[in-house]
Amino acid sequence: MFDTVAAISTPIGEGGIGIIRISGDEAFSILEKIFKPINNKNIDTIASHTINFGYIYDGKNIIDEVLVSIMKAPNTYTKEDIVEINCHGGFVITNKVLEIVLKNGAKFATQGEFTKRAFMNGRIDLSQAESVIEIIKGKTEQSVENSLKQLRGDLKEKISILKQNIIDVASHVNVVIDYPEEGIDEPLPKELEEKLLSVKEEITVLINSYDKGKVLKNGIKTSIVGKPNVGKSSLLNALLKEERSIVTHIPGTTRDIIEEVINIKGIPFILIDTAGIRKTDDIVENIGVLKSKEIINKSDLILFIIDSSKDIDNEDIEIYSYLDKENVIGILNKIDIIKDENKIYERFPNIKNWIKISAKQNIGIDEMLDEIYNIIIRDEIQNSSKDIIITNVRHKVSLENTKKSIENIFNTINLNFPLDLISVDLKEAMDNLSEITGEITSEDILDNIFKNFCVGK
Ligand SMILES: Nc1nc2c(ncn2[C@@H]2O[C@H](COP(=O)(O)OP(=O)(O)OP(=O)(O)O)[C@@H](O)[C@H]2O)c(=O)[nH]1
Ligand SMILES: [Mg+2]
Repeated sequence: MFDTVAAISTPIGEGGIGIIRISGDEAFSILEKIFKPINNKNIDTIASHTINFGYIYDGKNIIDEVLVSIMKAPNTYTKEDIVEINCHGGFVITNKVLEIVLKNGAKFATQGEFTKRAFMNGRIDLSQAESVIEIIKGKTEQSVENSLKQLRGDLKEKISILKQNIIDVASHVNVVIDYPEEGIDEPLPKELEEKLLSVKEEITVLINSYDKGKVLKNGIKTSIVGKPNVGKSSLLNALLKEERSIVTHIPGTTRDIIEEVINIKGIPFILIDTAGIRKTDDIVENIGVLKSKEIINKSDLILFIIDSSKDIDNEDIEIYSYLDKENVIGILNKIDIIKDENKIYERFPNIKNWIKISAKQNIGIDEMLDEIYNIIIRDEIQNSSKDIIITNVRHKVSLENTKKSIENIFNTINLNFPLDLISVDLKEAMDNLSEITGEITSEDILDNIFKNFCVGK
């Protein structure tokens, strides 16, 4: 049905092996022209799903000693015939082997083409195809675990159940429309109405899981803010266990934004060290201060640092006034030379959580990580390992549209509008769900999804 395509499936660069993958009707005939197994067997007679030792030839010249996996359709990644050549790694050999494969009739695979074929050939649905890229790009165990569930088909199955419920309702409505003489005038029997309501509820749960999904996938943007010299950069360095950010006793040291990722129990935290906020005439520092204020607004979590060895002053209070208190954790730094902590707490009545540390002496840092995790993550993620978490904004939009269609149905019923209208909304709800699994998709959507893949996947 499609051309035979090939690409390098391993990362470019030095490595022990490189893999060239070929998929399509001509995979074996191309292999025949370039590969001689050590036992001189004919490719056709080699059993499927075996690995075969031999040599790659360019005409008469031996190019490399290789292992070739031969996998016959349909039990393959793409459902097509697949050949994978394991050659020596490194830029030169892998590219040379690919070049020979292309010269002998394969086309160069586009990004994500193998996975796209797996979808087009019906081995996986679109949500599963999308999970493949998330597995590859996943940065933490938790996010990969979630994507693996999606690859196994959890979301696909859930959508199919929801759809079946809508189909049940639609069948009833269509019967009533088609046989009006039966005199069934009530728009929807109670039990079907309840069915529809529970579909709506389950969709709402899925939509709400997106916020958790976003955290799993993208991490928590955490900015370290406070006035100059309170120890923001010292804290960043303590967390990273390296001297990443410049620390001096001079207020106004950090002028630019420094961003690094740490991993707390499987969740990525994107730490941002900011310029200490204060009024200043220094142009460079002032730009830094403006950026810091901007970053405060974009953060999921703010670590607001106070120098506990000094009295609270107007600069601290002013920064405090910029903060959205919901996502702020107060950090009392320099507890090795602390003055009077109680006086501090009373100045910031809306900060609920305080953690005491010394960034310089490395006191309380691990406890701080535990606390942050507990405060931010526990309720969000912990109890949901069984639940389906959606991480893909495309899925979220389709679910929201489905929900809207269902709400329209209830409006239609309440307003006593004709059944035809309900039927239209039901159709729309089903179509929206079908977008997630890819039964209904446009070429644009597909292109958009697969362009994020790497070549060779
Ligand atoms: N005693 C003590 N000194 C600390 C502690 N943490 C930081 N300092 C000192 O405080 C000074 C300022 O630290 P920085 O980390 O540069 O502070 P900052 O908030 O990044 O400052 P700016 O970049 O200027 O906004 C340095 O001299 C640090 O060594 C601490 O826990 N205890
Ligand atoms: Mg600094």
